[in-house]
Amino acid sequence: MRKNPITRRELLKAAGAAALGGVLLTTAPPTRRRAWAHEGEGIMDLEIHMGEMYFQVHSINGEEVEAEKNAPITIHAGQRHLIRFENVGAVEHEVHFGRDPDLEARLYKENLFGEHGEKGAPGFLGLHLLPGESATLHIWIPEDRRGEWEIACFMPGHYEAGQRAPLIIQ
Ligand SMILES: [Cu+2]
Repeated sequence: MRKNPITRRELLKAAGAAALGGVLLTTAPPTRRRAWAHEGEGIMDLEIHMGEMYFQVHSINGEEVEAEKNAPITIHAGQRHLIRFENVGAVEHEVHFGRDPDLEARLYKENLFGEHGEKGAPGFLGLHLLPGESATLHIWIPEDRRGEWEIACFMPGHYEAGQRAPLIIQ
């Protein structure tokens, strides 16, 4: 018995045929497209991959993009966002939102979701994802948060190894 009854070439052929048949119309698999549920509400739908040692925007509003690792990520004040983080790496990673890192406490001194520059929002510090895990945040950024922020991983050594990206709030 053949171990792989369907070769890669055959799979590609099948995908091509499906595309010609009008089956593959979206640029992302249906499970990754969330915007449909909120169409017309002006929600920005972002997918961000994380790995060793980076964050990388994978898609914006369902359209795949080719972004550099740890390149600045722009979101908008006064608008709702669905931001899906997926750990595509081999080890655990975190996502924190803020500025002015405290590398001893492994937190931002100013949390994007905190008030008046507090270290922590009321209870929310960040996401912690095992390899292969993902989580989607549904957030709204207050108008007074415009400016330059950052997302980073505070797992031991990760921030130091460069796992951080500017977060620009317009
Ligand atoms: Cu990390």
